[in-house]
Amino acid sequence: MQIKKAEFRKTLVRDFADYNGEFPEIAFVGKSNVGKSSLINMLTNNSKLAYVSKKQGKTRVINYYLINDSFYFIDLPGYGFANASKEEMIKWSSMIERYFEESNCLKCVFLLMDIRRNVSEFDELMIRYAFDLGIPVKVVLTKADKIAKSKRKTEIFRFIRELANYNITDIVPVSSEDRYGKEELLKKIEECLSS
Ligand SMILES: Nc1nc2c(ncn2[C@@H]2O[C@H](COP(=O)(O)OP(=O)(O)O)[C@@H](O)[C@H]2O)c(=O)[nH]1
Ligand SMILES: [Mg+2]
Repeated sequence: MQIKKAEFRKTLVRDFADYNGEFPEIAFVGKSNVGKSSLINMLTNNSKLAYVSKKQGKTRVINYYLINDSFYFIDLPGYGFANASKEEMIKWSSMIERYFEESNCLKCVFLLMDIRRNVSEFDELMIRYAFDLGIPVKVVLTKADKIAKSKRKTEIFRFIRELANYNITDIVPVSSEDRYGKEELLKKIEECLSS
């Protein structure tokens, strides 16, 4: 698949309950700063499409990007700023849970995790929410350029072990810096859209 066209469509804050998607949706979720905006920009060859920040975001919004006039990339709010409480994490996650429940068109959730980190409580919550609703989850390991190419396989196996309870085997390492993994990820997205 090639992405030929990508445009920002809308930001939803609270009212997505009324929103009825007209196109299939592919959602991206992950802790703040994991590289979600960078990944969307890399996939769409548009460095300005999604806002990339050095600081961790605190806004809970959902951004819709229309791709090839035929499906949406959904940028879900990233949880995780310094000293966030458990209560805040739950608030954050429930917005995403509500989106999962209410979207009629959600095909697949891509969960982003930093290849150098461990699976977090937030990541597990996301997986459980999606699984409870029968939504497939695929994992994207971000910032692969931060570790040697020869060590990436080892990290993939570590994530497979950490995720053993969930039986997730679709794990793609990527780097938005050097575009590593781009084609493989686009292929996964295409599979989701045609399933
Ligand atoms: N080295 C490296 N840095 C990255 C990569 N992706 C994102 N970053 C950096 O990580 C920070 C957060 O990125 P951003 O895309 O805004 O993360 P988001 O909060 O998940 O949307 C920024 O400073 C990015 O430049 C990557 O693949 N490799
Ligand atoms: Mg972002």
